[in-house]
Amino acid sequence: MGLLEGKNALVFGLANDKSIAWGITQAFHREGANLGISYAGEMLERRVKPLAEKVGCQWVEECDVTKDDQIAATAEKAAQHFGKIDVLVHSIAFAGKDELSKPYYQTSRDGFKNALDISVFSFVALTNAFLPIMNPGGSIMCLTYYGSVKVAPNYNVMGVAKAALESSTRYLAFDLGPQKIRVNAISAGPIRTLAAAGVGGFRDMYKHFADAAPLRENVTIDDVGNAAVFLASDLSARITGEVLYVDSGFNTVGVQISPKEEKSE
Ligand code: NAD
Ligand code: 0WE
Repeated sequence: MGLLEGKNALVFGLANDKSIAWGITQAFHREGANLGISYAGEMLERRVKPLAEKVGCQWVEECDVTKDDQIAATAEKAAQHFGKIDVLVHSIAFAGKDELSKPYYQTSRDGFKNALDISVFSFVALTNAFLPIMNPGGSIMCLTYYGSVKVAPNYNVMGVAKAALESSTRYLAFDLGPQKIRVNAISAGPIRTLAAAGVGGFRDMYKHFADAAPLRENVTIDDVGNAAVFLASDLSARITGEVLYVDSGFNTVGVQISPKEEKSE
């Protein structure tokens, strides 16, 4: 029997088969969840629909999270189709190219607003919109990155956004605790997804990560999917407001030495 048997789970942020949302969706499907998928723009429909079919997902809805009316309409459609839901996954982030290449102090007001609107406020707004149809014992989660606590070159306003997202996770967990709804974040190591493509220096960072992390391996979307199953399931019943690192232990290492020096030691 699957860990998510009988649970209705909505996943926001599926773009393609490289998406972390896809790793989560597949893992949820494997564990017997009844799935709903939401994606950002018309342009993604062509890619998302065939993926939804693979996991027998009947509910596929477009939702631009910068639009209040679209969030409300999506919650309405979910209520009609599912009645109640048990799991909500937010796997969405965006910052403009300029904000991820120029020095952080050159972040524009609009660039800052846009990055925090899409990457942080949307998590609060989705929680608010779907709360009326969440079952007690439900689980809400988002995806974050270590650039929230330490500087990751070029991550810039996204690091600030992830810090706000992790803090939002704690405040939401406090608000929803009495209703027995849990809110957590998964902090994933770097993964080659659409959002990582075209990021200057990603290749080197990706390589360095596997050299420096205790487990000496990069993280996959399946690894994140399995952690998401845990947070979605009743196995994590008393865990809320947490940031769960799925990063081969990278964040625990304070002083790094080059692989060469390490061998000669
Ligand atoms: P991805 O590009 O596959 O997913 C990002 C999603 O955000 C896309 O589906 C995109 O359509 C969606 N999105 C952007 N603007 C939107 C809007 N206005 N409305 C609705 N959706 C919108 O990339 P990913 O790496 O799978 O990213 C998913 C999450 O994981 C993000 O929160 C990201 O910050 C986080 N994360 C990624 C990594 C990594 O290295 N790839 C590591 C840690 C955390
Ligand atoms: O959270 C992310 C991805 C965030 C992201 C990436 C892009 C690139 C394309 C948000 N918005 C955009 N906008 C674009 O136009 N990650 C954790 C992956 C990532 O992104 C980085 C990283 C890492 C790691 C950006 C700079 C430095 C490191």
